[in-house]
Amino acid sequence: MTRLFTDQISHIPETIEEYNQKLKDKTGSGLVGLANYALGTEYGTDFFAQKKAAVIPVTVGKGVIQGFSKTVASILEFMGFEVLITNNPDIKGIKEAYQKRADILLMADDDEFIALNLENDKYVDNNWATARAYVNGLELMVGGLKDRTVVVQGLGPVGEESVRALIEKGARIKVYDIDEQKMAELTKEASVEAVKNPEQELKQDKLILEATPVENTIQEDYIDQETYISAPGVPLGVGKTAVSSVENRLIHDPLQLGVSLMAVSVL
Ligand code: 2YJ
Repeated sequence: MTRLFTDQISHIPETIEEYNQKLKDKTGSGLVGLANYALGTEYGTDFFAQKKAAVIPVTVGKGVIQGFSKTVASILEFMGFEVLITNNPDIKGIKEAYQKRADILLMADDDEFIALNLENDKYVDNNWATARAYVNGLELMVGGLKDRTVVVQGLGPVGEESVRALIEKGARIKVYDIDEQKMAELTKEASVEAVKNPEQELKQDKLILEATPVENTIQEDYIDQETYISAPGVPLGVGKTAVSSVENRLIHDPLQLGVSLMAVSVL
């Protein structure tokens, strides 16, 4: 998992309304709608308002990322949750959240980002949630994934979970990763095929799930009006000049979709 930087997330609290509107324009659903769609639930703001979510800063490993807790909190607040960021980090923060009767706890170190519901024992991992958010977002953008071919580029934890989510949707999947072993494991599934040059595939297969942690994996030459890109990978793999050609058919963010789906899935 890529560690986020302050500069990648600091704009989120101020731009979340605008972000949500753009997501609606592309998929027909905002953050809450998309999470409900992915999970088959029908929660709304009134229900979220009855739940207290605590974001706990975590200092282990490389430490606190300036603005990370605030950003996660802003996404939950936007959804309608009552939110607190604990004054204390780490275990003391967990104790504080418990004492303040939080229903849901969210916390991340350098490798793991989880949400726990203290009321009902539910737990979710950010990789699982992010993959479901981006696969369902792609499905909403294109109006169905059954028997469609999707190229999945990057088989880290989110890419691999995305393949699983796409299998559940009945899609045909072409996978690419620099690690051939990772591809070999997934091609044991009947609907998964390994490819050598994912960008080349885009000439014929127009749907892509971009889950690499590198820039410039997709260039303008391979993009046309039928290209749809769902891109959980940070930083965005679509080259800077290519973005304008696909902007209305591209979903990408560093945290919003993953966090909103995490919160709904532990309810
Ligand atoms: O509490 C803090 O401020 C830090 N311990 C947060 C660490 C954040 N974790 C990461 O950046 C993860 N490696 C990636 C988050 C997953 C986004 N898809």
